Amino acid sequence: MKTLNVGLIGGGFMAKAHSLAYAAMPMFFWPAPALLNRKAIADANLELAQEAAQRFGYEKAYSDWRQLIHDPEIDIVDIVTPNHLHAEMAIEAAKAGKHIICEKPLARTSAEAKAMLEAVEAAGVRHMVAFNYRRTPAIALAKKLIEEGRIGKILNFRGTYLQDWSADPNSPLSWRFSKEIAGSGALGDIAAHVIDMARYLVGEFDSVNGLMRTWIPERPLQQGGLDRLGTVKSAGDVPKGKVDVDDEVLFMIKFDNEAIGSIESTRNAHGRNNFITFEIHGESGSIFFNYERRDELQVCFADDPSDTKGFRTIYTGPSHPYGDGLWPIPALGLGYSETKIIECYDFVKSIMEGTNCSPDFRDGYQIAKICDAIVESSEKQAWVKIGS
Ligand code: NAI
Ligand code: SOE
Repeated sequence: MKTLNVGLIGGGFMAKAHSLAYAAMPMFFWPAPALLNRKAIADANLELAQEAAQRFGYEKAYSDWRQLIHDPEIDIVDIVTPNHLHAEMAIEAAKAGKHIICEKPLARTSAEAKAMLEAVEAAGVRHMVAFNYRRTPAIALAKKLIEEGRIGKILNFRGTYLQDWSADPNSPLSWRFSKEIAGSGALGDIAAHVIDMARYLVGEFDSVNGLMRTWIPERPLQQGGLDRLGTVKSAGDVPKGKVDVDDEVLFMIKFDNEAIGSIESTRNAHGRNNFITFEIHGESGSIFFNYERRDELQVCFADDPSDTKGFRTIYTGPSHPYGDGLWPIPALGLGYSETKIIECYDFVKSIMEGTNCSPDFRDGYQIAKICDAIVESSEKQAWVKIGS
């Protein structure tokens, strides 16, 4: 069985999730498409890189991500840094002939995403953008039911991604509140995941009409250390910095296939944690999903007998997508890690089989164009067509 060497850049939250997936993927999916060796990790300085190498199980530590990319032993470059670094790193990795997985959002703008797409296509390497939630088995099951025509022609997609880690004004100024670093706020950070689901399940967007708001215009400056997503609050009279991205976004969608839809996202919704939901209405049925109950898919079919018609709950398990590799009994409980393990499996399978990844940088670019159009539409207060 072939072994691929991974070089991962960035030692934070996603380093944990991706490194766990590299270690665990063959334990779930066996025979694995290839084994993965955690070869090298890079972080912003040597101390951080060495600590991350020890913690996440990498052989080498680099303080310069360029050295990692040009390390001849590396087959896969995994980019899990803040968003402003994605483009430069991915373009360099493509030129070095490495396969690339890059965290979402692919880039801060569609112009950056386009340059990344051109680089990977010119290099002929495999490329994936890490919209892992679509790999939740219940969402893959929704896709299967839609493709089988079980809910008929789709009329409406109604999605949300709501969190509350930044609802408190004392929640510090994470890099996620800087346009220069993140590109946008709730839009690129979390709504982008639901845009990915909507494209995956319903189809391509024709146009959007959006509203964006920044509710908390300044926040306490972060006091060193890793970004803790509001779990560590600043106390007392701490200097503040400006927030220049959206706290909240909502938009309507017209799809190419005549379906309509809407998506709402905020990181300021008290009581909502990772509230990713969608309800899809078709001419002959409906589907409802809530990530906070991710083992479940609720379905209602129009031809159910009228005296028992209503939503019923399917618990995903061995007979559903990815069921062969996961746990042997439905509802044992899937977690965030499993979405990353499945993502890793699909990525490595594409590399070994020489097939396109999904979602790839072309999808990441399309989502970046949709995000740009939502910003433009919010500014103009008008429908904006997605650029071709
Ligand atoms: P984080 O802030 O926890 O970690 C970022 C890491 O990058 C830190 O270790 C930092 O020191 C390192 N870094 C910064 N500058 C660097 C440089 N020049 N060279 C090397 N390393 C550098 O960030 P987190 O939460 O891990 O986010 C990373 C990416 O993953 C972002 O694009 C984010 O949007 C995405 N993300 C995706 C999630 C998903 O569910 N798919 C979940 C969380 C984040
Ligand atoms: C913070 O909103 C965050 O970590 C996002 O960056 C991720 O994409 C999301 O999956 C979890 O929340």
